[in-house]
Amino acid sequence: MANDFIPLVWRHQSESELLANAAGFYDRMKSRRSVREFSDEPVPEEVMRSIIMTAASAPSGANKQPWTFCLVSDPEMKKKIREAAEKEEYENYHGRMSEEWLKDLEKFRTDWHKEFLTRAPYLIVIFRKSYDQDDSGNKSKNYYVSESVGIAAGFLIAAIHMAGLVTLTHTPSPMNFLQHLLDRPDNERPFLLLPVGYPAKNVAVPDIVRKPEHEILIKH
Ligand code: IYR
Repeated sequence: MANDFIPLVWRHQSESELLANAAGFYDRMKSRRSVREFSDEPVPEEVMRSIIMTAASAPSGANKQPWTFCLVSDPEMKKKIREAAEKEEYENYHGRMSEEWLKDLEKFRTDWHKEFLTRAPYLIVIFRKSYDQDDSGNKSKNYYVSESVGIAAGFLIAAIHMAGLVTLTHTPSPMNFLQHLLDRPDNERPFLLLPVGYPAKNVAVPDIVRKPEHEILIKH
């Protein structure tokens, strides 16, 4: 069945407006940093819901929107997630990661301890839906699922930053424990885990630099 088409909501802006918009957004976005130490100060759930709805506005293959966002605030659930993540991460840092990998991570001072998983007021777990399944068990295909969910994750991280909060794209590995703990169906697989909240007081972040334009932009 074909969809109807509706007019695009869009306003033509002058070159100077474009320049100011683009530069202004870049200026806001370039101050975003991944933060590993959180305050336990509460955040209104309404803020989290807006952030998640922004993520869910991302484009996706055939508009299948192949994602689910679990918003975790229950201290007991956060504790279970932390325990399971730390168990896997302990193994990662003690043998599963290569010497080269561990060396690459030195400057971030990460280790298997994941205190942020219990301290941040919220955890968002993004699930990717490799296929859809309705209540009667009928399966239907999704397309470009990793691309779609990756884009939604980018929107989510930008929304968190623009709201005035901080996050970390945490990648406990393997993370199938999240599917079981959060009781998600078999067509959903965990994609990313993001603690969200205010940063801890006086938190410091690694002194890293972003690649300059000439290294990342190639014009033809
Ligand atoms: N998943 C581990 C290790 C880790 C991997 C990368 I790539 C990082 O940029 C940071 C950490 C962890 O979360 O500690």
